[in-house]
Amino acid sequence: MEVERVQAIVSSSLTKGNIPIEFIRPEDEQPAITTFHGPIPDIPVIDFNDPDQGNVIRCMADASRDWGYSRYASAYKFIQEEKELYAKPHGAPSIEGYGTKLVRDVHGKKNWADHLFHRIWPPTSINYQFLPQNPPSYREVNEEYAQEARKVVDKVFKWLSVGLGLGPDVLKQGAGGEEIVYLMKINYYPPCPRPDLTLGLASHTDLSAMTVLVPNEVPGLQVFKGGLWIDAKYIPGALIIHIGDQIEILSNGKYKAVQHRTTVDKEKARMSWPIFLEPPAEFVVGPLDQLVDPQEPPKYKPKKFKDYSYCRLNKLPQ
Ligand SMILES: O=C(O)CCC(=O)C(=O)O
Ligand SMILES: [Fe+2]
Repeated sequence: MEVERVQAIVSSSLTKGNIPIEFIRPEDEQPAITTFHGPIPDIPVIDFNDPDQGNVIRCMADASRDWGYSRYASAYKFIQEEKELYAKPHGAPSIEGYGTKLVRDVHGKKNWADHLFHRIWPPTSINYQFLPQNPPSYREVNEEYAQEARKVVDKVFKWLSVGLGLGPDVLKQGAGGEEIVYLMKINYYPPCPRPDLTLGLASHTDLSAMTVLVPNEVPGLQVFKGGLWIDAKYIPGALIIHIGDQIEILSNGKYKAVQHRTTVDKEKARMSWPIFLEPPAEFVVGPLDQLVDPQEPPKYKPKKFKDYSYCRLNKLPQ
């Protein structure tokens, strides 16, 4: 089946200065109308190298309770034909491969974005068919990136666990321990003639336990906080960490999965590289025993991650 990529739509609609109707969001989603422009509290930025570990844990736990989101101070250009070599096979059960979200949302609208998914860790989970062969260093760079990401992720899990009053390993073990899958996504948001009317990605929380994201310098990420859509300013060299659904579940709602969306730019392509840290498919995630008692009954049902994902992706109740 021939799929129309957003990148290809761009070349036809840019000149006319308009976009196809299926990309025009209802007014209550349009960024020009719904982005908050007043004075806002700064999104928490946490210094990874702070020698005061207690302070890091406090800041991280506060950010995860209040925002579900924090940042840590501490591209390749493919031609279209080449991207199609890694296209997600039609009807394939896995999410991996190059693609464009085919399912429209409840309003029948589409996202202004194309993406490529491929796993980068653990090594046994990697499907090399979805890893671009070009540039030739891609595989090696990804291996190195996965190693570095694991160091960051282990620290963040530890701090978040201690922030809940638990032992340092409890949260990571609850999300799958050493079996946690690192799923890399590369988002490509082409320039858009009407960024006021459309969204790169509509409002969502990530299915993952946690997401570690690097954006390019084009701003676009927005976080929903206190009923307002707030721009996350670009900070060079900062990693963005999202709390995903699985940590919200494990913490029995103490940490909140961050509601976020992306806007697009009129002139520049935006890109982002999130890594979704996901429990293995068969792994059951539920509120941690230590956080549940008669005063705090479980707020979520324990569920295999694959069943949770299936319900979310098919908009079924959990
Ligand atoms: O592009 C971004 O900054 C966010 C991407 C994102 O939310 C996602 O891919 O789930
Ligand atoms: Fe996301």
